[in-house]
Amino acid sequence: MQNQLHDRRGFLQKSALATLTALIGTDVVFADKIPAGYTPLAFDYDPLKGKSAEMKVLGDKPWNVESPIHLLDDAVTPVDKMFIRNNGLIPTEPINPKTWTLTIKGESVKATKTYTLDELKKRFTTHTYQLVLECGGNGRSGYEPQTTGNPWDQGAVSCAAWTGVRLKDILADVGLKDDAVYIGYYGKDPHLSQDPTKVSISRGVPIKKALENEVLLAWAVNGEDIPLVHGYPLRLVIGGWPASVSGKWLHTIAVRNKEHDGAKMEGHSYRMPIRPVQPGEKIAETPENFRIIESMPVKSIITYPKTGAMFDKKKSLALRGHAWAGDRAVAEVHTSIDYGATWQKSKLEPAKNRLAWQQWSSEIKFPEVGYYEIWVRATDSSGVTQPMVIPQWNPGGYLNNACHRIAVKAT
Ligand SMILES: Nc1nc2c(c(=O)[nH]1)N[C@H]1C(S)=C(S)[C@@H](COP(=O)(O)O)O[C@H]1N2
Ligand SMILES: [Mo]
Repeated sequence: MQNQLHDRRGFLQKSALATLTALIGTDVVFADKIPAGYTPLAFDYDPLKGKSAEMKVLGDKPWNVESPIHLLDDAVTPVDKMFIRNNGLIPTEPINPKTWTLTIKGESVKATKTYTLDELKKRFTTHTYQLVLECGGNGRSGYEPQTTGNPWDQGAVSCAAWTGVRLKDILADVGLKDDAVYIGYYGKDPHLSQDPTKVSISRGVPIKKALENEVLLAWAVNGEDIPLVHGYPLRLVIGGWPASVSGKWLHTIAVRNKEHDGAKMEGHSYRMPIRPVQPGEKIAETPENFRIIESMPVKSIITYPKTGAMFDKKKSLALRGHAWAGDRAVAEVHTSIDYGATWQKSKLEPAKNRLAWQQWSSEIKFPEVGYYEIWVRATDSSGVTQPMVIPQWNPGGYLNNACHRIAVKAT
């Protein structure tokens, strides 16, 4: 652990002790006996602690962990099954929720304003929304040739219930100028190099998206404090767009009079080529060639059964899963057991709130004993349907929304 925990004489800082107490949820007995230079074991933060043992670790520098699809069966994703995507390091500096502040600044605020977490909680109305957070690179491993970036399978997605205040209420309290066009966030996570002048990620959204009702400054997920790895003690949560816009460990929001120019807003980061490119082709990373990804595309997953399952042919099989469509709603979900030759319409539940995923279910009858593949395909409210094959290759390996498939055996 870091030396910021200790004061110049090597003793544990008061603030570090406060964090430790908050982390472990009880007093540190004999705190006065902790020797100089000693780091209590509880500070060795393990982001996998409390996570399902089935989570798939893609890397630990930075931590990137995905959920196998069958783990995502719950309508509201439990924290132990939520994927982790970090661009930098998990903050190691002591976090004290009592002294944590959020500053709203930038060219387009009337005046800079700072709020404590307590003020946010007390002065503004609290809202809870179930919001889909899906990494823009979810499904990247499906592209050929492979691009740089995490080779996610299809499990870099979650839909948990986030609680906080609306960003729009805070921005109204701050007061915006007429020229506000974009917001950008800043989080406390150190850059991988630990160079304090470098920022690992600082993204944002156009002001129109930022002012939607569902955009939250959240301090809780599924009714509990946000786990450290998911952004404790405060996080921006913006459903329906690449989850990279949902800034963790949030301490500052800039309201910009131009497109936000923070880290990972440039080059081909979270951008799609405007014109189709050949697989593997290199094109100049200029704004003329790339557009920023906004709403995520329509998508669906089969969360039950798990791929590889075996079934009695005489019984019908109850399938289920989720479907979502970025800023849009899902209109229809279909499944196929004959490689897309014919499709059967599924039952589809309405979303709990805008930008939440929707539950679908279906009963399947197998005509005979043998091996089958089950495909699922969702259609959004504008009539856009998922492709059955991998979409057009792109340099960042983003937005693979090809149909999810599982294999089953009827015996
Ligand atoms: N401060 C900060 N916020 C961040 C990131 C980060 O590295 N640092 N990663 C982003 C990306 S790319 C994704 S996909 C989501 C992942 O959120 P999760 O780890 O809570 O699932 O957080 C976003 N917010
Ligand atoms: Mo991401």
